[in-house]
Amino acid sequence: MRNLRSLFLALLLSPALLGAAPATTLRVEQAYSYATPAPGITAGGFLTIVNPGAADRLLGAESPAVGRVEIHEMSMAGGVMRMRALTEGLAVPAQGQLRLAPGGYHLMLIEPKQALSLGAKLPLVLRFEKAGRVEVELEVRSRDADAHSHAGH
Ligand SMILES: [Cu+2]
Repeated sequence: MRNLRSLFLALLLSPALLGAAPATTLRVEQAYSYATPAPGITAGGFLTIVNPGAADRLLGAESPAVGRVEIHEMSMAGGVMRMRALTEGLAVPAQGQLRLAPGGYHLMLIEPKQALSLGAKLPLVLRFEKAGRVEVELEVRSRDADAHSHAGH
């Protein structure tokens, strides 16, 4: 009887039966990059991952518009700006946010096939350990117009 009761509860709590997606799906906000004057110029990619659910991990990203995408960390060490590739990815905290922004964590868009032109939308797929593939678009902004811009790239 006890097993039957568990099964009944499981069915009752199943999202499919509730008729709505659970509010645990992560979403991406403020996804952007900066315009570049020519193809092949590496650019930074920035975005905020909002995660209402359990902890996850950003493993990597790819885009048909660029040769390859890396996850980088930028930091100051002895007055020198340094960047390193995070090959293990980045933790996305449960019920929290992961922010990729100028001066800190960012995506490195290596070998863009075309110049990133102002106002263009760059397709990007983020790969998460649990959430799987999440498609986003990076809006190409003007670096001059962004007061928070870092001259790092
Ligand atoms: Cu970088």
